[in-house]
Amino acid sequence: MSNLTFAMIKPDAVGAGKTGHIIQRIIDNGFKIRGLRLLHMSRREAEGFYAVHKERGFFGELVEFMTSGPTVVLALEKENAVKAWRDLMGPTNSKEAPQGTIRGDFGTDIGCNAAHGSDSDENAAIEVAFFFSKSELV
Ligand code: 3AN
Repeated sequence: MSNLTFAMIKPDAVGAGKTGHIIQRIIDNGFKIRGLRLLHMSRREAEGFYAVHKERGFFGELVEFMTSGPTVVLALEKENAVKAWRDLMGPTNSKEAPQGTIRGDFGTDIGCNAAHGSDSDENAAIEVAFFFSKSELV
């Protein structure tokens, strides 16, 4: 089990001024921030990042949304980090996410759901490397 995961605060939550609240929850829940960056994804970056979903019907909408404003990308460390971050985010659809989870408290629906998290250790390593060079990780 790896101790690192990749997290993103999506454009809806950054645009709504929730970045600080979400980072505070990350810290309060015992994650160590190893990398942190604010960026506005290009279409090309978003298409590359979500390449596994390119055959899905919502792909165009997803790329549109992810390039609509700035995002915050993070590399997070904690024991069993992938599961710990997904538990803190809550389920994909914000309409179904309980209060107290990040998606429940800061997201709107299945597309605008405030946050992203890697779904496996393997993808965590790929996603961290997609946005961070070695020298950007502490
Ligand atoms: P998760 O991010 O919880 O692993 P996935 O892998 O099912 O969820 O979805 C990948 C991304 O695609 C998510 N960020 C989600 O917001 C978006 N997404 C999933 N289903 C839809 C949908 N029906 N319409 C719009 N966006 C969607």
